[in-house]
Amino acid sequence: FDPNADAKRNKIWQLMEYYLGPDVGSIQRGIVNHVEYTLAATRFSFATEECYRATAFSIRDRLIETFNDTNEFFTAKDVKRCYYLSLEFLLGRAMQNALVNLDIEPNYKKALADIGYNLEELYEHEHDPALGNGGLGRLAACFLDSMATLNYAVWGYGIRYTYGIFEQKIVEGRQVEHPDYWLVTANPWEIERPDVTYAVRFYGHVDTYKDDKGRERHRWTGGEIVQAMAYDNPIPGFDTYNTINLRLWKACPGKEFDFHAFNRGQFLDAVKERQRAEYISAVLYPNDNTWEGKELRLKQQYFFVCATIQDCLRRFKKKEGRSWDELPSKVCFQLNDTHPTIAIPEMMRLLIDIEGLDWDKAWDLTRQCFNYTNHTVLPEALEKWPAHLIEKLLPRHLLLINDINYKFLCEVRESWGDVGEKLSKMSIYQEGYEKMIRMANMAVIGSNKVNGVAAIHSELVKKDLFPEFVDYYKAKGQPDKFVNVTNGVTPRRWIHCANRGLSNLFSEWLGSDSWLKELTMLQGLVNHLDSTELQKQWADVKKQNKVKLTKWIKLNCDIDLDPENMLFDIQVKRIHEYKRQLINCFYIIHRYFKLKKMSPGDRDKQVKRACLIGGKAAPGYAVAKTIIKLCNNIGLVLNNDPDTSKYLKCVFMPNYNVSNAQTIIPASDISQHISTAGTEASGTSNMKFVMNGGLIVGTMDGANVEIREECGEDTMFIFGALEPEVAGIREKAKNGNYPISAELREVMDAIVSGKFSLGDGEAHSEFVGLIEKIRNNGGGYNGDFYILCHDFPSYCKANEQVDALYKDQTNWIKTSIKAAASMGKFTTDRSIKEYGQIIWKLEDAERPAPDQSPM
Ligand code: C3B
Repeated sequence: FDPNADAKRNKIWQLMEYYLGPDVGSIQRGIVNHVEYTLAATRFSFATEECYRATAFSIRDRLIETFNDTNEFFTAKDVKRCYYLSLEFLLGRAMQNALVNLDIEPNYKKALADIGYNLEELYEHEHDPALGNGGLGRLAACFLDSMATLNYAVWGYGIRYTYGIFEQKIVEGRQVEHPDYWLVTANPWEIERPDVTYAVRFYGHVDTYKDDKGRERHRWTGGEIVQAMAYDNPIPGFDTYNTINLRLWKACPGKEFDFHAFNRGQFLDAVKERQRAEYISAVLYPNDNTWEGKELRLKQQYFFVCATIQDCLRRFKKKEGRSWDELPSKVCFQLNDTHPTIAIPEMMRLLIDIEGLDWDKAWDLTRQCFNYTNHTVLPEALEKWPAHLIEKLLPRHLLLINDINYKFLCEVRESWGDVGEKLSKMSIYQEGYEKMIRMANMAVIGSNKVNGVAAIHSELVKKDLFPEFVDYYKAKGQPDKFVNVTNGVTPRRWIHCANRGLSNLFSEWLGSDSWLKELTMLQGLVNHLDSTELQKQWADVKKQNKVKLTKWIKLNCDIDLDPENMLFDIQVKRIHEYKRQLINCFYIIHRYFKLKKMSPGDRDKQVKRACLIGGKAAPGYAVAKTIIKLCNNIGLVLNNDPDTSKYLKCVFMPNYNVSNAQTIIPASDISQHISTAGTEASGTSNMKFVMNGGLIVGTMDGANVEIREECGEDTMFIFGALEPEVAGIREKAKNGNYPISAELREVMDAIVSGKFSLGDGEAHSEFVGLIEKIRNNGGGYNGDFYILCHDFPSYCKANEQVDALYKDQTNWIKTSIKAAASMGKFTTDRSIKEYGQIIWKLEDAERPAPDQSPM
């Protein structure tokens, strides 16, 4: 007890400026101080780059204030906390988002303009933090924004990769990967925490011993130790004083130094050995929707999970007088896909080996704390680790997994009788030549709730992935263990930051900007559907966005588009066979052939179209890379054909990422979400496009189904087989009963004839490979697994409907307004409320407005 504590505290309090002022003068002082003292640059002349960093630091100061106060508030209230565990967070740029959420963008703009800098230019200076591949990582980022906005006490946890997703360059039509060293210019947004570190062990062995009560205990020793060091990334909520945290771990060498090596004169070797530790958090695995069974990936998973659970339990235990029984009412975890599932046995290890709980108690607590989100039913994405690899890397966890599985299977047998076949499907182990650990089964067994990410997907999760579990838990009185939470996107980034013109239009017509927190309010726009003034403003906003994208494409691809007269048709997402960029290519070629056959007079009556495609291919995914090459070659042929290039262009946009998505998405007239029914779990860009006034060409898959429900079938161009039909079509195809339309045959023949190979022999044989695989349906081999041939005719029809509606501009605009206005459901605020209420059982923990008067 320190009798002078209060006096000290008061003294410190008086030394601090209370809160940094939001006025122009305080902002300018902050920026200039950072130029001088943080960057050590001269404040009388500094470059835009320096201004960007100083401005970022000055914003960070403000973030830190709300961040610290929010943390204190959560601790004082002892609120239940949730931790969102994810190997990926695809945040995108931070500056504009922070200014918008802190509600100080206008003053920053003024403050900078007054000293000769342009805020928008500074935005462009930020290197995208790209610690994710695609939808899964971007969803986690949108979720963080909503968690903070809804005043939930949630923190994200992940890895601070030194290299994010590679930068894609296109060289001679092919993808070339460049490392994304995003930390080159330092990262002014993060807070380094050298004092927050945890030891993480790999390899070694397990001893058993008897404790003083005679109980058998396990001790994991030996092997190697790395340290996890925390980096905090404050996440401000919108229209609230709450700021939450994304804590990312960097791998550092273990603390104890190898003095023996030092004494033996092997000093440099010892240092090299320690550098290997940093390798663990060096690079993000660049796969989307496919799993790669590399030891380093498993190390990454365990590394971040081990540090995270230690950190969370330490926070839980900090309050005096805690009992472990309180854990499920104070702590829960959300597993973002199976990637962090090793957290389940890790929690068991910490509770049993370190905290001394007995097995049953530990398992009871663990099962109540964890929840699992499934993001895909594609078999190639379902993680399975060889048991021997787990045994080598994490020997204690293998024992725990054995116990978990054994006890679970006993439970099943007990309540269900001996159910052979079913039992083997529910086991964590997949028996065979190489015994495998099915992470999804472990996630289900160790979780309280399991959810899919769109209505159709959540049904497939139950029907195709876990039917035995569904039956079992139903019989056990847990019929609602499997639930659906449809994805969303944050309107703060995807409308207000990405499309300020549209955001202003919404606020003007709705009378306030409250729609940014209550997105269903957009529906109010439907009352004005017939207003020609609204229609005109709507068209103007779209036009401006198309002009902006046209400039971007000129700069990055050196291709000229006509934003006044062309319909912009966009497909941007990771390149994957199931997403069917190839059927898009086929249609573009078909459209080209149709134009070629027309008289100039007839051509003039056609809707002019710019087909824009973008997305990265996993570096090891050869077919996806061939598809990129094909897109580029189609572009070369079409864009240089004087007969048609005015009417049809094709562009492959390089290096699709969050920041250029913010330019691309607002410029679409239509966008393509055309996966084979049943393969795309949800999709989230579909939501972004419609909110920004674009219409969807799509299949009845993922969230398209629900978007159609909300917006009306007249607002979408739907085609293709329905999910329940797909298996039958594949079966028929196998039996050789699989017609290919004349139009598609013409396209395929042209590709095979070399029309798009442009004399490149290697490309040609790859293209022929693509086509032959699809055509080769006889003899029990189904080459067209994604049923492109089946869906092609209806895809063409959908595209004809697009043209017909586009010719009637008034109707087109009204349809686009109606669709955008009906998107209220697809904000992540709605998704996160559902997680909060149904899965996490969290209370609103809104920090009260700070007292602005200095004491
Ligand atoms: C993706 C799915 O492919 C998308 O349909 C879905 O919208 C998002 O997740 C978010 O739920 N996904 C991904 O990006 N990476 C995976 N490994 C699995 C799914």
